[in-house]
Amino acid sequence: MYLDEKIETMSRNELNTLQFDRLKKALNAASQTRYYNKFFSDKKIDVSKIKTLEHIKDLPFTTKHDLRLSYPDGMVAVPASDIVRIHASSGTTGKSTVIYYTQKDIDHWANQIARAMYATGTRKEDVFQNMMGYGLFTGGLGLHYGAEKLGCTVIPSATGNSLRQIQLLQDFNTTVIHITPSYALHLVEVIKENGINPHDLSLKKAYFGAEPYSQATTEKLENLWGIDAYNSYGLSEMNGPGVAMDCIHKKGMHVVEDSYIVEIINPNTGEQLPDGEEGELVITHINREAMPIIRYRTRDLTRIIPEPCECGRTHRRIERIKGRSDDMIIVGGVNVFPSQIESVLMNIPEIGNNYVIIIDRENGLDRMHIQVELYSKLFQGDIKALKRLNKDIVEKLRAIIVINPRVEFMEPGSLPASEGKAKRVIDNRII
Ligand code: DLL
Repeated sequence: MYLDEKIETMSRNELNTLQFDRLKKALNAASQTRYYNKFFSDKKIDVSKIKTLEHIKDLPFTTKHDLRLSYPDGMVAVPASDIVRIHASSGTTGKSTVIYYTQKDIDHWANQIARAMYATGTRKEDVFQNMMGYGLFTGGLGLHYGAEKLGCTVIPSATGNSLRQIQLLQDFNTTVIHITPSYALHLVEVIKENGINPHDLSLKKAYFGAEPYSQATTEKLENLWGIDAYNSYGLSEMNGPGVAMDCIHKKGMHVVEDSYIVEIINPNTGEQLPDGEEGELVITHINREAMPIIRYRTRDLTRIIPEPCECGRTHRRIERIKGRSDDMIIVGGVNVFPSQIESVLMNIPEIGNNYVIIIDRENGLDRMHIQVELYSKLFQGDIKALKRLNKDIVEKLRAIIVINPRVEFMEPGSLPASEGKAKRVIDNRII
């Protein structure tokens, strides 16, 4: 049931002791780096004053901006010769952020992923097709090493080239895939277009991650593919995937608490919030030699689920990510999260697998326009029925997001398909 029972089921007290011990080591290592050395002294932080785990809240946050300022190696805590790998975040604006790993860091990362995959029932007999980008992005190599550690047969198929993906799925009887939810929505359509019933494949489960998606999308994907879907969360700054993953019960993602200290804060004030309350996730990496990162503001919004999980693992869970605090769109003064829109759309059976939200400013007023693909058979339906459906969707959206969007129906396959992280929001306003 557990790959590492001792670690996965240790008592809260033992876990706290382990975390504190590792936090001290991470702080000492961080203090030796060029960036944190100056950062802590500018902020008059004396790390020796951190005497309990709770004192973590007295430490300053590290942000993406700090990572950029420390580019390329200001936060590296080991000699350059000990580095065996780097990854980098996609970084759409400014410099990308670079993450360094020693061999021990890579081994820890692989172990934590192997543990998480095992917790969902994946075993050495499984054939694992990894449809995530390989290269500087962490999604590919991250799960790759974890799955090899478990002894699975790994197919490093990477993203795109859907016909070849399908051939691999069929010829090697793939049982487990790792894929972004947006690419999974697209690929399942290509499978059907090629006359294959996805339910006839050998697939049993999928790990979905790397981008926000709703519970409604999970259910839709489970039905379309005929599989069990497991949520997988991570970010490059904290190694990549494997920070938190669903277990077999799929009721929240267990954080690997022997490697990460998680906190939830009020994103506006920075104040720590109690377990159970929703806010921004802050993570400290306490198990990485090459690059300790202290109180990293992820911008991801979630909450800690304090209740114990049926699986017996003591590491606390986080809820599905609701969105990013910087993803929130303000339309005509109203705060809207793309995830709210997605939840509504994916619960409507007539809606297909792709959509895009476009924001414009017309005569000084903000307008939201949502293009949604419909299933093709509906395009043969009568105009009146389509109008009714459109009105119905607008009403359902208005009930949730308070504003009145314009909804435009599109033919299936007409919107740009995603092979990695989808771009769902196009904001044309010049602010
Ligand atoms: O996306 C690492 C990853 C790869 C995670 C594969 C899971 C699977 P970054 O490119 O640095 O790293 O992007 C990290 O993606 O802060 C979240 O906003 C978002 N994200 C990742 N996983 C999830 C998820 C990888 N399961 C950023 N649900 C994070 C919601 C997610 N958002």
